[in-house]
Amino acid sequence: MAKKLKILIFPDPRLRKVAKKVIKFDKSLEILANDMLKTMYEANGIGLAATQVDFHVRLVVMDISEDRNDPKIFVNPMYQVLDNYKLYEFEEGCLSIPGFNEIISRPDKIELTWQDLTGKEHKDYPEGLLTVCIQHEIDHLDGKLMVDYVSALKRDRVRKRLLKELNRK
Ligand code: GNR
Ligand code: NI
Repeated sequence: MAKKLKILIFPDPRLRKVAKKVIKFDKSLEILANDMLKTMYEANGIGLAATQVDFHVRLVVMDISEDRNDPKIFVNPMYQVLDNYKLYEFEEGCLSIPGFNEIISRPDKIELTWQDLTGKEHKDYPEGLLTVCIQHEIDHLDGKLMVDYVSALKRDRVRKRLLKELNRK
């Protein structure tokens, strides 16, 4: 059975590690992906990067469907911004930064490539929420967080609040 994993909370320094490319498409990768899906569903998230559960490999899971029954797995996801992109503003949240929601601008047109659990390559041109979410998740794999896009004042405020909450537990 799939296991629920612990989600790292900002400002945990492990969220800053850069994830390594997946080169072995074995059973342990499939187990991690399934544990991450369970963790994401139980936390009511729409996406989760392996970095957030302290596995520093380039693996992302996602489900942006209304009825939460369309699990997607992206191994080694990469994107290129297309020439005709515009900046798209969207209010984002992050399971690693509870209680923090901010409008973030990201390119709205990308070419996305990834592999599946067997190593097979895929390419797509996503739209809307998927475009936003995959950029958010790939940021995690590179040690980057939503708070890096806001002012130092806001970042400091949320850091202090979450450290205080951590010390109360
Ligand atoms: O659950 C999540 N919701 C969300 C909303 C807008 C933009 C991105 C996201 S991803 C987030 C889960 C998470 O923290 N993934 O890393
Ligand atoms: Ni996140």
